[in-house]
Amino acid sequence: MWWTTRRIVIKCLQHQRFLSAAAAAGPEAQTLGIIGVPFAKGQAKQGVELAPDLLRQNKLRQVLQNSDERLVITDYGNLPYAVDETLLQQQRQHYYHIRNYADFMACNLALIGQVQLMLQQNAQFLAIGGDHAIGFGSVAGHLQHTPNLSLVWIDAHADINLHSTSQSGNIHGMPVSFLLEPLRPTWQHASLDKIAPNCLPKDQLVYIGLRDIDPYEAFILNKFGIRHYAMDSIDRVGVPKIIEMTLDALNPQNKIHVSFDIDALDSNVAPSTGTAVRGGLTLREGISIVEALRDTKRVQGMDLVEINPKLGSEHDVRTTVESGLEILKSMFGYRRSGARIYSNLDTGILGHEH
Ligand SMILES: [Mn+2]
Repeated sequence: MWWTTRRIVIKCLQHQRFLSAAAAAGPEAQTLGIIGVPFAKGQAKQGVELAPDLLRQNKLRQVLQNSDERLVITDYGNLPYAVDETLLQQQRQHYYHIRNYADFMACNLALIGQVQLMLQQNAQFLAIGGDHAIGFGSVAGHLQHTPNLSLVWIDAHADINLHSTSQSGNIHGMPVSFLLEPLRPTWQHASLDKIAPNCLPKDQLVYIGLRDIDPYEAFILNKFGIRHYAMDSIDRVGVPKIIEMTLDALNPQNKIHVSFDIDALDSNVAPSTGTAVRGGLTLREGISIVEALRDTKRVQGMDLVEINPKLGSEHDVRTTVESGLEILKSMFGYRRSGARIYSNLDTGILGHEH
C-alpha cells in the first residue's frame, strides 16, 4: 500500500538524519590539501602546465565540495621551485642526455617538502600536474611522511625507464624508477638517500591500465615481478577482479597513494593529453577503480596528471577536463549510488504522519 511505502521512506530519512548528526559530531572533518604543480619539462609538449589553473577555473573546488560536504579544502596554489648550481652540475656531469634533469629535480625537491607540509596540516592531499614527472616528488614526499605506503599507478605507460634505457630522454617516463627500492642504485648520482631516504618496496606497487610498455620496461617489470594489470588482463577478467587482486596485493595496514595519469583513460574520453593511446579504460572503468580504492578509506594522496589543454579541439579539452573532474569527484566522496550523508535535508518534505 502507498502509505506503507511512505512510512518506510520516512524511516529511512530519519535514519539518514541520525547518520549525518553522528558524522557532524565526529572528529572526522576530512581535510584535503591541494597543490598545483605546473611542470611541463618532463616531456616535449607545451600546455600541460596550464592544467592546474584550468581545473580551478572549471570549479574543481566546488566539484569536490559537492561530492562530500564534510571536506575542508585548502588550496596551496601552484608550486614554485628554483634550480641551483649543484643540480646543474649533476645534469652536466651525469644526466646530460636527460632533458631538463635539473628542473625535474628542483621541482620534485620542492614537491617532496610541500607534500610533507600538506600531510602535517591535512588528512589527504591532491597534486595536480603538470606532466607525470611530478609523480616522483609526490610519492617520495608521501613516503617521507608515511613510510608504510602502497602505490597504485593508473596509466597507459609504466613510467619506469632508467636514464640508460630511455629512448626519448623525457623524464616523465622515468619517475617510478626513482621510487622503487631495487632501482635506486641506477640513479647513484641523484643523492636519493639524502633527499628521499624512504623508498617503495617492489611488492607495494600495482599498475593498472598499461598498454604501451617499452621493451626495457617490460624487462624490469618481469625481472622484479612487479604487478601490472595491463588492458589485456582487464579485458580477460574484468575490472572487479582487477580491483580485488590489487587490494589483495597491498598491505592492508598501509596508506595508499593513487597516481592517475589521464592517459589511462581511453582517448575518446581523454583526448587532450601528450601521449594518448587508444584502447584504454572507459570512464566508467576509471570511476569504478577509483571508487574501490576510496572505499578502503586508506587513500591518503593522489596525483592527477598529463591533462594538456593545448592539444586537440576546444571540445576535446572540455571532454578531458570533465573526465578528470569525474575521477576526482569519485575519489573524494561522490557516490553514484546516492548513498551519501547530507546534514541539511528537510526531512519534512513527505509530510509529518508517522
Ligand atoms: Mn604516466
